[in-house]
Amino acid sequence: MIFITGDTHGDVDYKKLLALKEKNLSYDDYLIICGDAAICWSCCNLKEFLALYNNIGCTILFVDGNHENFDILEEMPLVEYKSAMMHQIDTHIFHILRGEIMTLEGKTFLCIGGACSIDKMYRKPHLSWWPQEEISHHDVDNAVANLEKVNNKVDYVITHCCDTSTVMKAFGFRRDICTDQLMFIDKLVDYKHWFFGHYHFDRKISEKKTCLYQEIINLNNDI
Ligand SMILES: [Mn+2]
Repeated sequence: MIFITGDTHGDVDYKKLLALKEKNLSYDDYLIICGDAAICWSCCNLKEFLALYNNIGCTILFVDGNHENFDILEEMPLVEYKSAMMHQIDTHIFHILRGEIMTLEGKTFLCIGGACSIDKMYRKPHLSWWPQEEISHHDVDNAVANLEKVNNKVDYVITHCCDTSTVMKAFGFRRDICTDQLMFIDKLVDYKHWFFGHYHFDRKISEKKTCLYQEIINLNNDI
């Protein structure tokens, strides 16, 4: 089974995942977190957070959000897993690199993490804010190159923030460099559904876009 949820923020919004633990899942079941997993947040509590997430009993895959310690993430071993490049955080915990397309149970997922922090002026670089959060042209180029191999068609899109047109029309929030960088998706990609996190609410925006936070979607049943 494949589950998808929004931000978990280390131990802060972790409790919702206990509902999955009760399902007696195996490592052939997958939980996708749409950014701000923050499992890698500080060297001091990395072990503790790994134990928490390992306790769920399924394979965990996440795109990065804006609240991740990118300095720790970048030190993790690079592996190819499920046809995508990932950082392997633990035996069954993976960070999916931006622009990669992973395949789970025959379904393809375009994955692009990253988002701009609106409160970065109050945060300390490399302690509570990381410049690597910003989605770069390189990330978009990697997505475009990988999409070309699949004729620009995937089953699902997984991101942390969403594109500028959604953020402005659906939410009335301000655009930024990261939301601008995601504008290519609706122009280029043929997809069934796009899931994202970041905004801290659960809302189906349209037939094709869903913002997730506390909700855990079962992809096999709910979509
Ligand atoms: Mn968040």
